[in-house]
Amino acid sequence: MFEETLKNIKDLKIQGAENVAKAAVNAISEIIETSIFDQKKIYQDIIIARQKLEKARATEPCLRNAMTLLFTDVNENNVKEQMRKNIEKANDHFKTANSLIAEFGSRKIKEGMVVFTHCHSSAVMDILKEAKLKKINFSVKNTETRPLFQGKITAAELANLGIPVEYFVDSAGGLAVKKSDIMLIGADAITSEGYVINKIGSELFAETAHKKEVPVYICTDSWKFDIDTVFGYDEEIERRSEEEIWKDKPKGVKISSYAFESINPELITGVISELGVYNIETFIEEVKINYPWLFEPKKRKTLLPKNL
Ligand code: RUB
Repeated sequence: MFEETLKNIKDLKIQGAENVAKAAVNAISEIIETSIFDQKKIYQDIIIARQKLEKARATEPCLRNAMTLLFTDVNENNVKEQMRKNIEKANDHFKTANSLIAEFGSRKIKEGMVVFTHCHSSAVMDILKEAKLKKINFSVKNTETRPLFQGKITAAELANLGIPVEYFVDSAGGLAVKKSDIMLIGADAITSEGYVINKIGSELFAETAHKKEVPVYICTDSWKFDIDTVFGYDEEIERRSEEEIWKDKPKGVKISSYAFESINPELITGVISELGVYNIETFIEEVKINYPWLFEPKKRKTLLPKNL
């Protein structure tokens, strides 16, 4: 089961940063609940499992932050008991965050609006579902999201919910943005300097939105904040295999295989998270206030120079 989840994350059978983080928490829980070994061995196994999960996809601070919480106060003598408590905390967080984001975000959707979205974000989907439940009439324009077509998942889910949706190829995304009233996208990572990292194409569409005065909202669990960036590390941008883009490419063709890109903070109107709706600077301040464990001395120590 653990190896299967790991593979599903790597192969994007489980996709979207929040789903990836939740699956990683479940994978650790599975080891705790099914292992027949003693606490010492379980402790060693989950440390290795954590390393594998954190390496599965590069641009996933939500997963890494969830692991920080899971491993808080866990040692080889208390692993089962403490880990169960921490897993419960993480799952509670996801549940509460999902419903708060849906509620806050749905308040931004007004009667008759056209919403633009790109890729497939569970946070955006939760918001749209909530707006539909509130009986607001709105429609969505979305982009296919090459090379793996996550836009098809978005369009199919929306159609299934009875929300009118118009599907655009990526290169027609500018057209879609211009005809929209609001842009809602998810996030994979948020840096200490306010850059948001999301699926390739996101900045391009945000630029058009900004030019046309279409507000751009990032819909996200605030655990996407990457603490490492406070200490000068760059957020690594995942690169996928070239074959995902062009199987049997001709010799001599180089392929850019970045999965994500960084969105300039100047293009972002606000961040809709479980902490509320804020501009990006205030959002980061709120993360610091609400999740001090992310900044705790032990965690900082691993990020500071060794001689300090
Ligand atoms: C998915 C993607 C999503 C974010 C946010 O990329 O870029 O917009 O992960 O999703 P991929 P969520 O399909 O490569 O994982 O709101 O579900 O966390």
